[in-house]
Amino acid sequence: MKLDREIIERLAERLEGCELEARDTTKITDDHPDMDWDDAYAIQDEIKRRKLARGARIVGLKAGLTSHAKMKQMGVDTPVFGFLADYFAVPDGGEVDSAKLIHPKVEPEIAFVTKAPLSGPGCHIGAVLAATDFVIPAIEIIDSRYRDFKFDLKSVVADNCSSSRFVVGGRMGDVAALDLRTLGVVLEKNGEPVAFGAGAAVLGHPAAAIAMLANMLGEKGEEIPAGTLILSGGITEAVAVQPGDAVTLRVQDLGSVSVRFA
Ligand code: 0L1
Ligand code: MG
Repeated sequence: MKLDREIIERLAERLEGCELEARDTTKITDDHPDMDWDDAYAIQDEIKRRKLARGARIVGLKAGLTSHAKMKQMGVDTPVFGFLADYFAVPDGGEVDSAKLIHPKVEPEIAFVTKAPLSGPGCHIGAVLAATDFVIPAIEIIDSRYRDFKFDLKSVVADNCSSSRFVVGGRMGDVAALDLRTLGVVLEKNGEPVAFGAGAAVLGHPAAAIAMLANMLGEKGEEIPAGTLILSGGITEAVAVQPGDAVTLRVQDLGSVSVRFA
């Protein structure tokens, strides 16, 4: 690690303050160009610790930048991982208060819920599918705290991978009865289709993103516990939304999930 504890705490306070007050900031690597991956995840962990200390619960995990469309959109080449706090959850058909967000975008995703722990190294798609209770459609609402969504990978990891809100809904799917690679998704904004894709856009198979997360946690001696909700990453590019927009995600065989922006 390159940063000392005091700087990590200060950066976590700065980024979480931006999240809670809906204001943007410059990327933290501008001030700390030598920070490393451990520093980036340590800042994210400190943001998590601050939320837990205020009584929030962690209700899930997320993989981000897992599709070529997203990597190309953001000009990066590696997936990243973050956490989901309880107040990020929005009910299906519910409303997001846009005043609490900076410049939100929506992503069509497949969420996994585990029924057995998953650990790495060596976690693979087969292990993920065997440990999956069900999959369910999800809209992730991301909201980078960085000005104009301009960042590098370490800055975005520190910022909890732009996590902001998420909605799950539609039908629970049994992975034994679905081919997640060819599962089609259509994202609609205000009734118009705006993005299309299939599960294979996520690392060839959405379960590969979950395996990658288990392997990364394994390096830190951690695992994905049974009963964890995990967003596997945007299947298409993220789509910007404004107050007044209504978004629906339709997933083949799994129904639809919707959210509105007030
Ligand atoms: O969920 C995501 O793919 C977001 C990862 C962070 C990068 C971004 O804000 O697009
Ligand atoms: Mg995402």
